[in-house]
Amino acid sequence: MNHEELFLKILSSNQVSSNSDDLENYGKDWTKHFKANASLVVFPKSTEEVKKIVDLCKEHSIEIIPSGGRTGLSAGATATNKEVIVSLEKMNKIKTLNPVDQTVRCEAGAILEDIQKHVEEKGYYYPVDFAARGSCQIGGTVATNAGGIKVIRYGLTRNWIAGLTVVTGNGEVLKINNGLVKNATGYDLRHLFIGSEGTLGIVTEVELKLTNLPSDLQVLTLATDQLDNIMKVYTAFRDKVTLTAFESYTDVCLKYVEAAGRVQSPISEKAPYYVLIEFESTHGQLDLAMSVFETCLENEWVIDGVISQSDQQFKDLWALREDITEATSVKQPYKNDISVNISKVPEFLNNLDEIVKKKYDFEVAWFGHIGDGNLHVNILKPDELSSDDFMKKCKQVDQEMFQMIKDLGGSVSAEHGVGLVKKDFLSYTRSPDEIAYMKQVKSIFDPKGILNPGKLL
Ligand code: 2HG
Ligand code: ZN
Repeated sequence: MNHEELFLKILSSNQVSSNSDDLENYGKDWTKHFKANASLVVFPKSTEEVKKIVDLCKEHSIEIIPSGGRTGLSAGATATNKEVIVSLEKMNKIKTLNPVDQTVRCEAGAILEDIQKHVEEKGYYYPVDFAARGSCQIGGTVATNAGGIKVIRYGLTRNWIAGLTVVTGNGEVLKINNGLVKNATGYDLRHLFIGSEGTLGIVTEVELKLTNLPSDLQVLTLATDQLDNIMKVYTAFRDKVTLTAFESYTDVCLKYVEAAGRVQSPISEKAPYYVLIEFESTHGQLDLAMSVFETCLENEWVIDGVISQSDQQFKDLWALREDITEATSVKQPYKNDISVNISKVPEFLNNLDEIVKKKYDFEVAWFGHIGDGNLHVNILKPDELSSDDFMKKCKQVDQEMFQMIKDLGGSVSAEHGVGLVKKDFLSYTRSPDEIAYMKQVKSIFDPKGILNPGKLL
């Protein structure tokens, strides 16, 4: 009996697809360097159906790729080896919002932006946010412990998970923590599943914590001509103003965003580096921010700046940062997503320059969440270089860059995850003992090794 016939015994025909477009489409995420090679896509509609799927896969040793919005950049949801893809997209209900507990319960396939809008209509706020908000699914954000643009103020996805329903690789359904704020009854299994990249269980339902809506957000974009000044600007603002975001990008990023034509920078002074600072402008914060801006100008840490004057300009200033991924995609970027301690960012960037620009002469678009030490290093492919040669050279860059990150005590993946892309480099961030424990944890929850095989470990 082939896979399709097997699954048709437990699911209806519109929940099982072997259509070649579906296999291609669901077989990969936004990571471009891997070919999709799936055997089937199945679309469960409930936790019970996910359990039935896992039981069946366990019985027949069929490998599973749990699949959300497929916006990942580490090939964490890519099917390369005839696996069955379990897409959560039909489980997209936003269920109960509990205003007293300040929580909302959602199925794993609910789109992040739909959840954000739903809770905002009721006066609440789910603060984990990033550019892929319109396509990514909440279950995927749990599996990757998604970070994004507001981490400096609100933390990672991990901070916002009040409860989880998970089907383990063993086929058990675990309902973990039930939305409790306090629960001192031993190991908190939530945190094992958050960030486990679908290797321990399939998240089917999530209870999210919510908070109050921020008031009158303002964006300030500043231009600076020296790397070291970015950290001075950061410290000056962080010490006086409650920041909701502190992002950075370079002139290279801006060049591609402006060339894409959707938005132009209002800053007339050209500079190698830009920072985007977001904060709530109420309770005297706007005045404080303006006085810090003055200090930055007086000290020549910044050479120019603009504050959003309207909703549209607020959106445009954000678009200059958030459009970078799409705008640079024309140069087939080789992506990295690293973190170091915030104080070590300049050292990292200076070393990076030595490696990537001086030694390999590549154009680099780096940008990201500099206020939490996470930078996205995108090496852009020179037109004259073949994709294969480019990849080979980038792999050499990886070795040198990751060694440098290891020496700085940083991480080879800050928020995009390990997946297939960073797997060979896990030991640059995790010790042999840690990796050995991680493998043991995997074998407890997924003894047959059917869940997202080959990813992470
Ligand atoms: C962002 O911060 C995303 O915009 C994507 O994490 C980063 O494209 C990238 O490298
Ligand atoms: Zn990011």
